[in-house]
Formats: sequence, structure tokens, C-alpha cells
Amino acid sequence: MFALQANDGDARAGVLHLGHGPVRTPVFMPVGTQATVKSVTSDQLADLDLDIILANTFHLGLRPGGETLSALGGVHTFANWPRNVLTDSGGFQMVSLLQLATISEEGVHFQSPVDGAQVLLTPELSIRLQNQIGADIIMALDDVVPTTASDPERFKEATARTIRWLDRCIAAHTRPREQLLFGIVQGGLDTELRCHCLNELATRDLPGYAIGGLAGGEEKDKFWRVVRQCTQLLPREKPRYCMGVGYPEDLLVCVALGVDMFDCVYPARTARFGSALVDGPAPGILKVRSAGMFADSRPIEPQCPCECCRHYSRAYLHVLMNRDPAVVGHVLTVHNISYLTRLMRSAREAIFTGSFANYLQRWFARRY
Ligand code: PRF
Ligand code: ZN
Repeated sequence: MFALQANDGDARAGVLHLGHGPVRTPVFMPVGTQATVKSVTSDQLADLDLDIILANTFHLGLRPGGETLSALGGVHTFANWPRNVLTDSGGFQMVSLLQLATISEEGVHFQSPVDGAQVLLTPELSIRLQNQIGADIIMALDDVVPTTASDPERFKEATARTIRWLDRCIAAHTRPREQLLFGIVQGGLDTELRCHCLNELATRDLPGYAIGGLAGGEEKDKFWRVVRQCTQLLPREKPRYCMGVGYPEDLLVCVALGVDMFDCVYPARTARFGSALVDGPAPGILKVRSAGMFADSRPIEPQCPCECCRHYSRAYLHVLMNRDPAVVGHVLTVHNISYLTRLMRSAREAIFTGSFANYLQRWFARRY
């Protein structure tokens, strides 16, 4: 399933063979909550040459619901997306989006924002919904505690529960040949808890592993240490997915540490505020609102092949930001996803040629 093609230091390049084509790693997966990236059509996604996108069990399971999705032929047909999909298990979305959720050993209890009904998302229900949705990769239900929480007992409980829930997920999974079930490492910022969880997960021999519970505002130094501990202890031959990570700097550092997959709402969210991710002479973030854009006839990035850069000047986007900000958010989302996809492709090339350390040094030197 996962073929490692090249190593450069701890960085890896590979191909994950899934039901809807190959996924070239390292890979950034844009978040399409309803199986479509916010404001982007499936044609535009196809134009970006994406191998995989992410969807949420929580949103799809509530509406249109698992039965309906299954009857409609699964998420690929439903969303007219012919390439791969990964679904997140739902617990994290509930806890982060709806602060109303409570957690017990049975599962995550919450009130449906669709009809107000009390819902209990158990590991079994999450897997049943994910089997019905039909994504190529599905995630175990985990008990996520933000790293900024302070109660050590809560982290201990959540880690142990995540492992118990994983076993319930494995037992409930009815389509293991078509859908890869990934387990998630939890344990907060605690080395011993992470180590325990890593050992437990490795004995389950899953087709892939995710690093969870990070990217919640903890210090970078702590974040990197946990990622490094995980990549060093996870099985070499399985894909590693760091959840919720999407800043370009973080992606590159995590690739250097041996992570293969990422997802984040960041490129779409920041686009809606008029921010474009750029390299070039002044790398970082280009704000479409800034006065300097007023008479600038260049596209956001002249070398970028995306629809936004092929069609629009900075000057036009600057004016449009006042007149029709939704359109700007839309085309900048396309650009930002293109940017992160190209960032991962160029990192992949550098790994193949054994020049990743050099690539990384030059990239950071240009910025800082
Ligand atoms: N678990 C799940 N989804 C996630 C995360 C997690 O820990 C994160 C990181 N906090 C992002 N998305 N299931
Ligand atoms: Zn572009």
C-alpha cells in the first residue's frame, strides 16, 4: 500500500496506493468539510492536481447522513470527486467547533446543530458512518485534549481511552480492504504518555498512523519535540500523518522530521481574509488589501500555474476585495492550496535528489 521511494536524512518521499489513485508524499490535504473545499468546485480542485482531500464524518454524518450517502454511491460520487478522500472521525470537530460536547467512556455526547437532537458519537458509530461515507482513508475516534489544558490526569485518561476506542474502531470496521483505518497518537506534550501510546499503536499493525493533539497553540519547540518523538518511534514502513498542521514553516520542519501527510483549514481561512501565500523576492504573506497592490499589474505569483494567477492581477484583486470579497476569498483559496501543494512537490523533488537539507536551508534563509 505505502511504498517508500527515497530517504534524505529523516525526510521521506513515497507513494500511498489507494482506491482512487496514487498519493504522492509528502502531501498536503486541503480540508473539504462537506467533501468540497469551501467555495472551490471539484473542477478547480482537479485543476490543482490534488491526489487527496479531507472530509469530516461529523458534517457528512449529520447531513446528508450515512444511509443517504451510502445509497447515493458514497462520497466520491456524491461530491463528484474522482480522486482520494480521507475522513476524520468526528470527535475533534465536535469538541473544537461545538463547545457543548461532553465525553464519556461510551463516546462524545453533543447536541446536533442540524435538528437539536442529542447525539452520541461512539467509536462504533463513527466507523459505521465512515464505512457508509466510503472514504479511502478513515480515522479512529480519539479523545482529544488541547495541549494548552493543564490537568495531567485528563491527558492520562484521554490517552488510555483513545487506545480503548481504537480497539472498538478496529472491531467495528467492516471494509478494511477498501478503506485504510489509521490510529491516532495522543498524549499531549508528555513524553511518557506519547511513548506508551506509540507502543500500544504499533502492536495493532495498522496501515497508517496519525499524530494528534497538536497544533493547538503550544510552543513550537514543544510541538517539534513531540513530532520528532513520534516519527522516531512509529513504524518506518507506514505513512505518518500530522493532523491540523498547515503553516508552510511547520510543514517543512515536519517533513524534515519524517512526516508524510498533513491537513489544515489554514490556506482557505487565510484566503478569506485576503491573504495570499507567496515565495518570490518578498516571501511570506501578500495582503491583497495593502495599498501597494493598487497599481500592481502582476499576478499574485508570476510562476504559479493556478487559475487565480493565470487570470487576475494584484490590482484587480485589490479593488475586488472591497466590491466582492467572497470572490477574492474564492480565488485566493485556489492559489493558497496550489502554493502548499507545490511546496510539498518541491520538497519531494529535493528528497529524491538528496538535496532536502540544502532546500530547507535556502527556504528559511530567504524568509528569516
Ligand atoms: N484528532 C483528530 N482530528 C484532528 C486532530 C486530532 O488530534 C487535530 C490536532 N489537534 C486536528 N484534527 N481526530
Ligand atoms: Zn496562484
